[in-house]
Amino acid sequence: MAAEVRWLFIFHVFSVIYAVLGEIPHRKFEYKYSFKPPYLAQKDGSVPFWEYGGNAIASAENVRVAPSLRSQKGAIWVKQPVAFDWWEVELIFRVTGRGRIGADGLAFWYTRSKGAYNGTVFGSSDQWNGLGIFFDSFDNDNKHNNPYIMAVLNDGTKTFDHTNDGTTQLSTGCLRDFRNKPFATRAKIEYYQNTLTVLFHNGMTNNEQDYEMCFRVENIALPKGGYFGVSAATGGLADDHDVSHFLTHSLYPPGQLRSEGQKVSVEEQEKLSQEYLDYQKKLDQQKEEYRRDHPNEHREKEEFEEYFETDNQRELRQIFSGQSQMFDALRELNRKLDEIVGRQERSLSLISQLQVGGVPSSGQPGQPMQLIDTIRRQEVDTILGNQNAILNTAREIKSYVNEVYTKSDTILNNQARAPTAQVQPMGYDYQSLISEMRDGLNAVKRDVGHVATKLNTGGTDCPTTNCLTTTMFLIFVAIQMVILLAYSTYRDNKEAQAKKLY
Ligand SMILES: [Ca+2]
Ligand SMILES: [Ca+2]
Repeated sequence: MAAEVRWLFIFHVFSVIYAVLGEIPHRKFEYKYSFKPPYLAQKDGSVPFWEYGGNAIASAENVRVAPSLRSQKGAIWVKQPVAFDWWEVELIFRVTGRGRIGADGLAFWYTRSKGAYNGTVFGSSDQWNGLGIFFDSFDNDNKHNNPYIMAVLNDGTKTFDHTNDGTTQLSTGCLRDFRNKPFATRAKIEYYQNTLTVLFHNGMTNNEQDYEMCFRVENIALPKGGYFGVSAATGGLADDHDVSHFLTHSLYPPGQLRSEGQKVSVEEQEKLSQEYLDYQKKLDQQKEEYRRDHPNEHREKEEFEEYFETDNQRELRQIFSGQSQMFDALRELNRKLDEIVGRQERSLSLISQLQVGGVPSSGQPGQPMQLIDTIRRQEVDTILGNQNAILNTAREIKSYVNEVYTKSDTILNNQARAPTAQVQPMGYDYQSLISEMRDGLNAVKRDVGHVATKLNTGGTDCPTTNCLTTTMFLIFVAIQMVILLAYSTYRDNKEAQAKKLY
């Protein structure tokens, strides 16, 4: 980047920073209103600038405001009244218990006078005058809205509405779980120019910066010269309530002097600024003289300046290089995305061509790849269906052929059994008729034989009137035979004529 552009960039960044800084208050750490490890408590158990009581226990690492035993109450209050108007308190604490539900909770106080060490509101006094910020673990009103963080203001007359979890009195609040977190939970309570802001760190990370807004309330008037305090209580259920850090900063609007001790007289200030201006002038003069005397070294000097950079320059350079890397990565991603989109479009067009079914002409120079219309599923299915139909038909034909074969076989057999070459459908009847006739004749012969033997023996006389003579009988038989033969011949002729008609 060209040096001019860089300086312009730096100038803009600084203007923005100054504009923002104009709104940010000056902060000063107030050790007399704070405690933190190590050596939080001294050997005798006392915490410097603080007093604790009730069931609270202080160790070198933290203050156990209420231990995880039933019906415990404890509190820790600062000794001196707060000597500044606006402040910010960072509270680092842990509420831990073995139960899925815990009780009762922890309270941060800023009140006109110190509260009790075993009071009824989270371990301290009811009817307080000032601000109470409650970390309420237990859901008294059974609205499934706990753990809850809330701000409750009191003018010293109202009694805390425990049964409704204070919902009738709270100024504002936010639903945040602060129990049993992997890291300590944190709350940043800022009271600056009558605006109360509570930020909360949910303890899921160890990063100090992971604060999120819980609530902000404007037009809050707290009594001046109050006291800071922390209290906690357990009930039927119990949690450990440990506070490791109570870090207080006093806040001053920009331009407002911090305290009497740091005040500098107007004359002194003018004198100092004049000295500074003189020094600056002298330095510039010397620089100019040096450049005049050593014109060749001018460039080297610039390079020297280029080589050594201030913290701000370095930071800006790092930001800029990080951004350029991000930009490069984005550009690369964009390029790849374009490539992918292009490929996808090409594939889509090929697919659509295939669906049309044609093999595109391969002679085109833009399309080196020759497309072949391959067989598709639908076609394969059709072919298989056709094959099955053919197979079935073939089976049917085979069965027909077999049937025909067996039939012809039986016909041939019948023909072989028949005496003549001509197959007569009535042949069997004809033969049976003849055999019947033969049988009949034999029976007649036998009867005649019987009669003859009887006649020869002369056992009985022939009946006188109607006795049949042998000659008469034989003539009768002969006539019968002739009629039968004539009928048989006639019938044969008739059938032969009928056959010719076919
Ligand atoms: Ca409650
Ligand atoms: Ca509730």
